[in-house]
Amino acid sequence: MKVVALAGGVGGAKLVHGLAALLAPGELSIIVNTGDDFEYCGLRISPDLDTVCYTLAGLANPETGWGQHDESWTVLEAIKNLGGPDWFRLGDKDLATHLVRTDQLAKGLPLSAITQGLCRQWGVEHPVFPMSDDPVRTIVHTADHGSLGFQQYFVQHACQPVVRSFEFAGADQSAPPPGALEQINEADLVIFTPSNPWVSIDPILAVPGYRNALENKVVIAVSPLVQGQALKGPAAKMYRELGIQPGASAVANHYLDLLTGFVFDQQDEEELEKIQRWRIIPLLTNIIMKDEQDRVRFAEEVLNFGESVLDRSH
Ligand code: FO1
Repeated sequence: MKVVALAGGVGGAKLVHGLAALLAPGELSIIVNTGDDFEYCGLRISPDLDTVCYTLAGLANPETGWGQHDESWTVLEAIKNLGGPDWFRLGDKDLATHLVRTDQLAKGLPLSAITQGLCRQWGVEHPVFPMSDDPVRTIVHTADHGSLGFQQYFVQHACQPVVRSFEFAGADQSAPPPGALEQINEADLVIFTPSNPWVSIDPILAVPGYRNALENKVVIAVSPLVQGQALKGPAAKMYRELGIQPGASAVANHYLDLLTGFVFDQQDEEELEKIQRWRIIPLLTNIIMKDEQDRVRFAEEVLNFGESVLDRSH
C-alpha cells in the first residue's frame, strides 16, 4: 500500500517514525510543514523538517522532540557571551544542519533538493518533501501581542498570547516541490498525522495544489487531542481561543471535507456519534505513543484501518 503522510512537529514525527518501520521507502513519503521556518542568527531554520528527519534518522532528542540527542551547546554559549541571541537554542550538531542548509540555499539549491541531500547523509531512505520550495511563513495574529512570527509566538512568548487568526504569508504564491503532488496522486492512502491542525497541517493545505490533489484520495486524519488536551503543544489552547471546544470531533470537523476516516482516542468515545453523523469512518483506539515500539503498534493500527477504509471505499 502506497502512503503519503502530512506532518508537522513532534506528534506527527512520532507516527511517521512508526510508519517508516512498517513501510518500505517506495511505500511511504512524507510532506512536511515549513510554515515554522525562520531566519535566526543569519541562518535559515526549518524546525519541522529537522524534527521529522532527525526522528527518522534516530538522531532526535527524545525529551524535547526537537534538535538532536547527545547535543553540546558550545557555540550557543559563545554567541551568548558575545551578546548575540540565545532565545532559540541551537545545539552544536544542529547548528551544522542550519549552516549547511543556509549555505546551499545561498548557492541556489531548492529546499527540497537540500532536504534530499541531508536525508542521504542521515541515512533517511523514505522521501521527505518540504511542503514547498517557496517561502511560506505562519503569522500568528494575537489579541495582546499583535502579529507574531511563529517562533516568536511558540518560543519567545511560549504560546501564551491569545490567538485571533493565522496567516500563511506567501502561500498564494507558493507551489508544491517537484514530485510531491505525484506522490499524492500515486498514493492509495493519505494520512494527516497527529500534528497541530492550525499551524502544522493547515499551512500545507494552504499551498495551492494539495487540496485538489486530495479531493479524490482516501484521507485519514489522526487526532492530536485526547480528552480535549493536546499531547504536546498549543493545539487545544488555540481551539479554545478561537471559540471552539477542543476535542476529537473539533479536529474531524476541521478537516471535514477532506476526510474518509478519522482515528481518535478510546477515551473520547462520547464523540463517536457526532463524528459518525458526518459520515466519517471512525477508528477508536489508544492513540498515545509512549515509546518507540508504541509508535509502531499505533502505526500498524492506522495502516490496518487504512486498508479497511480502502476496502469499503471501492
Ligand atoms: N522550541 C523551544 O521551545 N525552544 C527552543 O529553544 C527551540 C529550539 C529549536 C531548535 C531547532 C529546532 O529544529 C526546533 C527548536 N524548537 C525549540 C522547537 C520549534 O520551535 C518547534 O519544533 C516547531 O517550530 C513547532 O513544532
